[in-house]
Amino acid sequence: MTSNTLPTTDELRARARTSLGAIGVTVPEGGDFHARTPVTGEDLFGLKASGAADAEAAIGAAHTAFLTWRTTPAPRRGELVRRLGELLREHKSDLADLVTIEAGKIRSEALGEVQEMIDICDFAVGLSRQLYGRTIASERPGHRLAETWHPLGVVGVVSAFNFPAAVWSWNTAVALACGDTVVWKPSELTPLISLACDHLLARAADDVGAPRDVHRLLLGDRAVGEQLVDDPRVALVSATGSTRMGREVGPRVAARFGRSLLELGGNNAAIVAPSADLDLAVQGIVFAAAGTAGQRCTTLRRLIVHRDVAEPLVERLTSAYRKLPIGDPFDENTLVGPLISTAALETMNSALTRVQAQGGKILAGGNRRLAEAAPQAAYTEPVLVRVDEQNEVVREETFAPILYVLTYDTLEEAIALHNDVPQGLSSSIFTRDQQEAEIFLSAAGSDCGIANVNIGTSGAEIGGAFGGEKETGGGRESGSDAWKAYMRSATNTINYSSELSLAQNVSFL
Ligand code: UN1
Repeated sequence: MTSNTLPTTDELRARARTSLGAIGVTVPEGGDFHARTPVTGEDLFGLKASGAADAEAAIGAAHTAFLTWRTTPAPRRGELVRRLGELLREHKSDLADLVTIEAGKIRSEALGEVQEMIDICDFAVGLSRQLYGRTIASERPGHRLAETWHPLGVVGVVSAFNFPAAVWSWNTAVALACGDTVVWKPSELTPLISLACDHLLARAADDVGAPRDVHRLLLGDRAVGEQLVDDPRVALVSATGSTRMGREVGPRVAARFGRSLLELGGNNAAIVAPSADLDLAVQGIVFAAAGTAGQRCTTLRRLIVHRDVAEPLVERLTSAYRKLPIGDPFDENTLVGPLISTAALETMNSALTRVQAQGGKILAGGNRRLAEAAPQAAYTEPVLVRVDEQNEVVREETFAPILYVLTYDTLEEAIALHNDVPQGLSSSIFTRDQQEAEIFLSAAGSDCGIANVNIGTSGAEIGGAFGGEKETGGGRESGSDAWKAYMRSATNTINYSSELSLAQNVSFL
């Protein structure tokens, strides 16, 4: 199914202007930087890019703001985040419009992205009263040993196109509550939603009397990102993107002893065991694999199915894939919007060509859609591919809706296949066998940062820590105690006796 009509670029431009206007942003005129939409694949506005001098000034301003922000009581810092959350609620629909226009997400997922932002603000407001350190029993009489958490500094946030606003909010809401300030370099593909977020935060700062420079936005290219990576005033670089990007960022930040928090590629798999509820599994699999047109870090890319249920499962999936409505992401019936660019479509097609050359068989999907209506856009049917082995194409992350189907005989074999990829973000098992589920979640099971049972790999709630192992980078963002990456701890020994006693019974003088 395809909805054959798409909005025109003029209509999208007008809609973007309306949403930005409602939020209070006037589109800055310029020409060296373009906002575009994957809905038609065409340019929307010429903008002005930030250059090296802007980045230098932004880092300096954020650093100066940090010096006062760090001593503002944490619950008062939380008030800024609460106000931001209120503004996000008020502009939920406008922000979702911008997410759809720039990232191509269907309406319900775009609204979900904004909801994720609202949720993390609520979380961070609570966190602003819960930045707990521990008191530790001292080995010495008349001594107290304690741990104190302090703000870290300027956080450089580098974000990707696919969660253009939510990933910023995970970092920013938590960083601000922790007493840090933020300089944000969003994806070059999503400047409008970035302008909107930055503006709402500036409004929130004005409303609560916080310094505006707690947050600065840089609409620039790679060079601006590199400045954040190399500047010693940027205490933490939190970067979301490809493993290739992380391989550059990690060592460069480490070389100056800065901290990095990396959220890189995933190659997420689900195991479908013989006892699985197949109706539930099909729904979970199709959302995780075809949702967001396969462009989440948590997208399901590999399905490891027990041989006994492979045939009925593949049959159901094939029929579900054939019915997926693809097209205009603003159309309420659409489930699969465009890929971000024709370059992404080429990467997808090249992976399909290579996997077929290695014996992979396409079971459903793979045709381009709407090429006549929008030659510069990239609409495609999500693809199901049967493979006999986990070859090098399957082991790569292709950021597109391709689901590779493998079969297994024993759970041990399934877990081995599952873990035998370089990435380690998200994973799941569909089973009604508790023992199998527990083995999958155990130390000898999934090696990912996220491991689920009877739910797909994508769509995590903000309350848990988000991130993964191996080439995914090891970072944790969002909920749980991920906040600790945004603060530094100090261990304090306080002697309230009148004698000096040395640890480990050392005697001196
Ligand atoms: C990402 O794709 O970078 O768990 C983030 C999920 C979303 C976040 C994905 N909450 O799929």
